[in-house]
Amino acid sequence: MAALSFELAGVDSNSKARAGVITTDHGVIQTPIFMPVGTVGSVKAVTQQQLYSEINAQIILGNTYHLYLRPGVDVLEAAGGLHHFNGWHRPILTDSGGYQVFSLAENRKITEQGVLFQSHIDGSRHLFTPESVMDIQRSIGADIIMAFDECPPYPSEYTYARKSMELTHRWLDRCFARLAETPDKYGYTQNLFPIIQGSTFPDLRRASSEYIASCNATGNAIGGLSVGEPEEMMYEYTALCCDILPADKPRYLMGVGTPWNILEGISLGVDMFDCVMPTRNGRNGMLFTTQGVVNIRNKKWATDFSVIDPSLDCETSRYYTKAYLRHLFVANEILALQIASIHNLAFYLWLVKEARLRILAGDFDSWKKNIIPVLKQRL
Ligand code: PRF
Repeated sequence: MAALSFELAGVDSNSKARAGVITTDHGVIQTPIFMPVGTVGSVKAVTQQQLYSEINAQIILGNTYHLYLRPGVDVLEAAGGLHHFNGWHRPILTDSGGYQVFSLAENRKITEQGVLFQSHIDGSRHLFTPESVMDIQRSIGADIIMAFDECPPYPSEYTYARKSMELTHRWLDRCFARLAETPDKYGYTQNLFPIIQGSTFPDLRRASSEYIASCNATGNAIGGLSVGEPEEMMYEYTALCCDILPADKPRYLMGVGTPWNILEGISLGVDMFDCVMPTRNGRNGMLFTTQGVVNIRNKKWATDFSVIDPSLDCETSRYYTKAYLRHLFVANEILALQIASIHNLAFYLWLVKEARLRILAGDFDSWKKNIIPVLKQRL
């Protein structure tokens, strides 16, 4: 089948925002897009049916680190890949484990060869190399697979950040080489996206962006941001990277972010986003709505019988009241987690869909400036 392709459908005249269409062997993705995170092959508390019909997710994420540890590549291969295993037949992207191994695993040891680590589940020892991570992602079978990288912490020393970036670039060459040596397992094309690193040093970010751009991949990612640096710094480096990456390939800003981070990212030329925020914060009772942020556990919602968000095209958001959802949270009911997760994801998908319509209509920039203060309000 065919490699991923990207068509620009419109570019905003007052910002660098773009609307596009990504075509993969599992279907099309209209950009800008938000990708719900399904770490272990499941978007927490949400069924695949709900992802299709209520949220209208176009692509979801999985994590190599988690899927390798559980259920393991044998089960995934026996199933015929993750799409068949979890019943999600639209596009999937897998992160490489390059990030999770640094945030979750214990006793990590980084060498030129790869990363030795102990599982956060049972302490067992494993080695991830660029080659093994490509092989694992072949077995998982995502449409978009990520390069094996090192994401340095913020802040990092210049020398550490430079050595880390150079290692990430050498690992990238090995990822491309391994992918070229191994055939697609399931009859469709898997696309490798390289990842820019370089921490918060302009010359490193520029060098990494140029190296990644020169790989001529079907899409490119910006990593190493949203790791604790000030928001303005994240925007500054996102802009620097976007301006060097090719305009005719999708750009993916990894692990970002709040609704306003996403709108700012779009205005800088980013096309793809993922973040645990809508699901994780949703499970803690934080709701993102078109009117602002709601802490649904607050007593003030106890007798508010208005629905969660009537302006979303999502049955769950338009059906359940704030008072009822608050009651479910206070009573520790499982349904609370389901409703909050579905609603927050529907909101994030609404946000990027609306952004796309505004880009195509030509008023994205003014819409963005007006809506951000509304979305940030604490209700
Ligand atoms: N690298 C990878 N995954 C990531 C990141 C990264 O730098 C980030 C940084 N925000 C999130 N997820 N491989």
